[in-house]
Amino acid sequence: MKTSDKFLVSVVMGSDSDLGVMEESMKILKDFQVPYEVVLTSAHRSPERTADFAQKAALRGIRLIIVGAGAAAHLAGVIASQTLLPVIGVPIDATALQGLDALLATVQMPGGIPVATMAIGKAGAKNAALMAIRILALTDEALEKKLQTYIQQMARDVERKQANLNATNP
Ligand code: RP5
Repeated sequence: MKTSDKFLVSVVMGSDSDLGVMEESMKILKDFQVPYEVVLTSAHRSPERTADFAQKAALRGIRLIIVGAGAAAHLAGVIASQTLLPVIGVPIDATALQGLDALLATVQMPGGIPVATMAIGKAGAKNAALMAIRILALTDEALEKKLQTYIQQMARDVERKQANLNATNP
C-alpha cells in the first residue's frame, strides 16, 4: 500500500487472485484520470491491516473505496464498519458457487452499515468505478463532462453496431 494523499479512490481486494477482475475498475479510473491506489488486504488473513487501512483512508484524502472479494466475502462490510467513506462492493467469482456466495455476503448487509453492491465479476468491477466517478462528478464539473462524453460514446457504438448488422444482413 502506498501512503499518499493524492489518491481519491482505493481499489481494495482480498487476494491477488482477484486482480484479473478488479483490473476492470482500474482501467475505467485510468481512462477518466481519477487518481487511485490499489490495496491488497484480507478481512480474515490480515484483519489488523484491514482495520488500519479502513480507519486511516479518509485521513489520507481517499473519498471512495471499491472492494472486490470472493467466497465468504466479508471484506467490504468489514471495511465499511470502520470508515464513514462510501464503500462499493464487487462480488468475485472465486469458488464452485460462481460468485453467488460473494454476492450474498456482500449485498446482504444488516441495516446500519451499507455496502453499495455491484454485479458479480468484471461488469461489477467496471460499474464500481463508474459509480465512484458518478459520485465524484457531483462536485467535479470536468469529471461530469467526461462522464457525459463516455455515455454519448456508448450510444454511438450501438448505432455503429446497428449499421454493421445492416451491412452484413441486407
Ligand atoms: C477471498 O478469497 C479473496 O477475495 C479471493 O476472492 C478468495 C480466494 O483467495 P485466494 O485463496 O485465491 O487467495 O478472500
